[in-house]
Amino acid sequence: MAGPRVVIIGAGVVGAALADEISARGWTEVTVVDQGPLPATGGSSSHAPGLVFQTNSSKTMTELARYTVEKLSSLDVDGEPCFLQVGGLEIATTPERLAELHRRHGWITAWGVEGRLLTADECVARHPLVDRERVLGGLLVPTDGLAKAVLAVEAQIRRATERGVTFLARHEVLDVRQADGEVTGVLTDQGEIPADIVVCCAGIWGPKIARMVGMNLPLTPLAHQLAWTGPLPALAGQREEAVRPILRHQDGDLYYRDRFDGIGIGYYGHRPMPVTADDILSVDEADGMPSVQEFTEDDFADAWAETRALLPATREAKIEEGINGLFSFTTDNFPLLGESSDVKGFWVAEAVWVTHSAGVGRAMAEWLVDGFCSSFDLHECDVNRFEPHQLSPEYVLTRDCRNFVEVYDILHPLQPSGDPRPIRTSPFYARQQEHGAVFLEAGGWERPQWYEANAPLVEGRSLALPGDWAARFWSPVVAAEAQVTRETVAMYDMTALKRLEVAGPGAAAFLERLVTGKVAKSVGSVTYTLLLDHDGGIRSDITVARLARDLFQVGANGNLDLDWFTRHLPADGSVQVRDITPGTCCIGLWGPLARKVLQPLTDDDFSDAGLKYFRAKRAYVGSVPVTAMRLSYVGELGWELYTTADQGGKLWDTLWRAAEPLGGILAGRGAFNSLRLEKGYRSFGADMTYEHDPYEAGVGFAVRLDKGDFIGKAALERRRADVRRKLTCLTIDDPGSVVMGKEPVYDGERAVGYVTSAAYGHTIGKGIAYAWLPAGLAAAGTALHIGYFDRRVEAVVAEEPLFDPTMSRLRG
Ligand code: FAD
Ligand code: THG
Repeated sequence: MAGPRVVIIGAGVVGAALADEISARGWTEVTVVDQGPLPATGGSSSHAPGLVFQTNSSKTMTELARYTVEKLSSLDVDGEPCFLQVGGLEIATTPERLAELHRRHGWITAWGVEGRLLTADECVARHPLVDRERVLGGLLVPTDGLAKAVLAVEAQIRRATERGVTFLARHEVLDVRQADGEVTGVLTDQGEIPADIVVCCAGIWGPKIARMVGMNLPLTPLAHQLAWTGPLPALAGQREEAVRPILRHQDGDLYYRDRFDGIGIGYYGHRPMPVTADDILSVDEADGMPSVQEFTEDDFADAWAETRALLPATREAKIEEGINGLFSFTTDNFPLLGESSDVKGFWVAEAVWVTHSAGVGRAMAEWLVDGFCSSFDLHECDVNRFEPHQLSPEYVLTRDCRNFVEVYDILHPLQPSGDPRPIRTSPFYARQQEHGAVFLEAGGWERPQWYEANAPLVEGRSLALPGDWAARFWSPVVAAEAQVTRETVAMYDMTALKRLEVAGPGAAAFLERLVTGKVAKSVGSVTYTLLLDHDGGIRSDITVARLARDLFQVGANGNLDLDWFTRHLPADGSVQVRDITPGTCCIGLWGPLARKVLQPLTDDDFSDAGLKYFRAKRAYVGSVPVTAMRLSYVGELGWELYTTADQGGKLWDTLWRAAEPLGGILAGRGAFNSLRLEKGYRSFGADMTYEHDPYEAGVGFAVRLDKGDFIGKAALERRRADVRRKLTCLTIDDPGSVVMGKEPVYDGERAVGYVTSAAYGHTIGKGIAYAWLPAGLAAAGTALHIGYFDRRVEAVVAEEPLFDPTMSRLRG
């Protein structure tokens, strides 16, 4: 009952939360070690001003924050509360920011946290220090507030201690011990502590600890300026620590909080100041403050000037203290959670803000104790999500510094993350450039969104034009490419689609254990199927092609699929899994004329009888050896044609020379996304994630409960009868009101769900938005509204798929 022996490294907000949550679940053979004193260890948690803003574009991050608010609100230390629920106010000083606040209000509403937009007067009423002349409006989230991080550490330490957890202050971990690929304990400066599981909650020191087991932890500690004023005459006599809401002024890269009769000022506008984990001093060397560097006043000059303009009362005050405090940034702004893929029993919970700390503690505890996390969908946070290049020190440093700079910027959902680019290019790259490709990034790959060379296609077509926000990273060419795909034929670069090879005498049985469908069928079969977690949640949707008795090719969604496969490999060596993506490439050739293009290029039979729908075979296209799979995410006749990277250019040229004279085109991801939504094909990560089961997501057809056992089967049998929410197809009549995803859906005035992905359907002539809704609202014809910036867009539930429900196109 006491569970395995666990050592948690680090007693900051994250380690303390985990110790509390894991002991609450009955694991009490737990030791928490920290190099510093307790509860103020000298780590980032000791210096955080503790602002908790729950608003986030990620549903998971908002939910982790919401749980943190709920939990810390219930904790105190000898009557002193761990959370001051003063509310959170974000203000706009530009029209663009005001629009952005509406978008952010949409997120928070979509994720089920209450928030409301305020007029300028209401902002000033809430926060009287703000200059009325500077603000245009604000977003108020009443449940936001201030976490007292050190108190939260202490409160959670006390709870865990009562359950039998041991806390060892002033124990520095010098090494993590392992044998046969499993952790066995940690070595501290005061001796060895044996362990079955080690969890690294070492904050900015994380990379140093991870390296002890050979793990590359992609985060960068960056300095961030925090200053405190002396007393403000305007606040004289304020005896409560905080009365005004925490305040964000993103246009100035600034945030503020009360501290009695002074205020705290946080600033992100200065130059990035990264440090390496090795350069951070230990507690003794640093005089107890290793996560703090000296305040560089010059870097703060603009912040102070802007503060005096926005909050005129500060003109009467002085900056009395300041720090350059260190905390972790990551390449995609998500935390790093999970178990090392190489060393069993070595786990990390890193790059976590105070804001998400209790949520992460709970998520990690569930994951460790149950083997999966049922409260939160963690696919964005999994430490094993990265592609190999995304672990390189140069990439990590560059991206992390960039994320520091952009932390409060208004970012469009399609906006590619700038430098370093390009990182990965397919063999088609130069040819795509010649055709004026406009590239966005996918898993590092440069992938055409549309081709400027197709501009003449726009002429003479009636094309729907989106509104301002949706018109960014968009062109009318996208609409034309979509239509032409359904009229003639188009070539799509599918190289970014992650491809795994599963090989060996045990491969068929191995896959059958992991997937919901039957994949050990005849050689040449292709199956659309799902990977589930043990609780029946969808981990991925994949295609599995049987290319030979002991050889399968898997079309996957990302590195987490590779990680999932690798973790489940049989110990006897009878199966090998390999990522063949970098060495191969893929062209999707789709459209009614696809066969006219391909058949003359080959002696192999590409008639309907020669290669049926959802079948694969090896063939030659001209001189190029390909693996051809007859399926199409855009819902048209055609094939995915795979070959090795060296043959890519030749394949491209061969196909293009044949396609162009027939009116064929090159088409990009913008068209692709519109076409797949017309066809109702789900995209993992956007439309469905770990928290959804196949029945509610509308992919129950990919589950065969009549086959042998597979991961998640037992849970599915329970979940099947209980579908309360549904991924639902909505259409929008007004082309200028096409939304983008993550917007709230309203039934009357009540927020009832959220949009997952959306696009205009250029061949069906309607806007399309997929949304999660209560099952009772999922019936066709139900009239609803989507919240889009400051507007409510009319939408109606539609029968799906919207395009070609009889599959006449695909099966032709
Ligand atoms: P830490 O608190 O750093 O804990 C890690 C622990 O690991 C430390 O106690 C350290 O001593 C221990 N450790 C490391 N190496 C070893 C070793 N070898 N042996 C033993 N022990 C070891 N977040 C918010 O949500 N809101 C804010 O307003 C906010 N403002 C911030 C302002 C500043 C100036 C700073 C610096 C950070 C701010 N943050 C804020 C971020 C937040 O403080 C951190 O993300 C969070 O505290 C990290 O918690 P942690 O437990 O992971 O790390
Ligand atoms: N191609 C390949 N693999 C993939 C994708 C792909 N793996 C990841 C992702 N994309 C998987 N998503 C889908 C979604 C739908 C279909 C294929 C891959 C699809 N579905 C048909 C349908 O629903 O009608 C057929 C289903 C069936 O017959 O079982 O085609 O793009 N290689």
